[in-house]
Amino acid sequence: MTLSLPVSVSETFDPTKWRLVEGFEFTDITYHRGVERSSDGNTITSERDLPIVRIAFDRPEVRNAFRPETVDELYRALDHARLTPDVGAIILTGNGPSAKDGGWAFCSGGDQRIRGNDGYRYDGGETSDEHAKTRDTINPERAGRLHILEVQRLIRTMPKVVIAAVSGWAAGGGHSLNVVCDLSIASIEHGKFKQTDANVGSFDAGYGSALLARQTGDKRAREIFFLAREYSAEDAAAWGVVNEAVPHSELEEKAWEYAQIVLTKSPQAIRMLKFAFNLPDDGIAGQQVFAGEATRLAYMTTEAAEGRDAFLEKREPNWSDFPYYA
Ligand code: S0N
Repeated sequence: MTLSLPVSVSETFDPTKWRLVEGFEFTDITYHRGVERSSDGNTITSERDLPIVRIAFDRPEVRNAFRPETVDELYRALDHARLTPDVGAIILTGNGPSAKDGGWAFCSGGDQRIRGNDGYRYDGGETSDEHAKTRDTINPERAGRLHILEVQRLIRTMPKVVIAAVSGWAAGGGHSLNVVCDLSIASIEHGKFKQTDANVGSFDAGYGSALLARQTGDKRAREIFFLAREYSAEDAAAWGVVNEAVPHSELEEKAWEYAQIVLTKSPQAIRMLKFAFNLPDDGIAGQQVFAGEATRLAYMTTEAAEGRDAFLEKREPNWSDFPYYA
């Protein structure tokens, strides 16, 4: 079988590192699996999957704004990564640059062109140009959606590390998506931040603001939302909104490097730590997620197996082998 490199999807994308994940027909995002390839001269002879995926917004002409279809696709790809047992790290980024003007974006939030009075509207199908959806093409039969919040919860609760590679603008709901990722790296040249929600009458009153205040401190978070001023990748690093600002040409390599380091750690330790970090801010919902992992650990003990076996064998459980630890 002849193996080939995938089509390049972004100037920051290194096709030698990735293969397309099959089984999806995405229009608004791209989804790739990390691979290690061997070659025999000029021919690729083998390909081995690595435990990392790359998910990217792919609407550069509108600064990677999301419409309901984008959010559906993003949710599906993230959930697929969550359910794939040999994937431990996810890079979330934005493809670019825009063919129209060369601009770069991670994500500029909800697509304002298809915002109805009850949320963002699905496409009505009148145009085949996926990037040209306007208010005229929205589907009046379907209710508006605000389900980027479901994506935020998925990122927050998946037992895997999500790394934002902020390749350009992180604005509005795109700003909030960066906030909710576990780790973030931003491009020095193109990474720009602006919390525009209040400019357009929207407000992320959940993770997008509360977690931001955790990261930057309360006054700075209020400044970011209330003044909606642009700030740089370096500011974002200094304020704790990203971990590091790096040259644009090194952005994805750095995200890859972060992922590779995370992947050298114990998967169990990483997911317990992620949920421990989340727990104080997530209340009982956070406790539930942490407790789910604790239950999984407990199920792996012979003590828990004794409870199950006793029930199935219709006998009283015998706990005598299990100490009351102090
Ligand atoms: C990103 C900005 C600052 C970039 O400025 P720049 O580089 O000058 O580019 P532009 O010329 O402005 O843009 C290039 C083309 O892209 C289009 N475009 C950009 N952003 C959007 C967008 N969000 N929607 C639709 N189109 C967009 C421009 O129109 C332009 O197209 P052309 O060339 O055809 O004119 C700047 O673009 C900017 O400020 N963008 C808007 C940012 C914004 O306000 N986003 C929305 C904020 N609100 C949300 O995201 C919703 C929040 C949210 O998700 C949420 C929160 C809580 C509860 C629910 C929700 C929910 O809504 O789901």
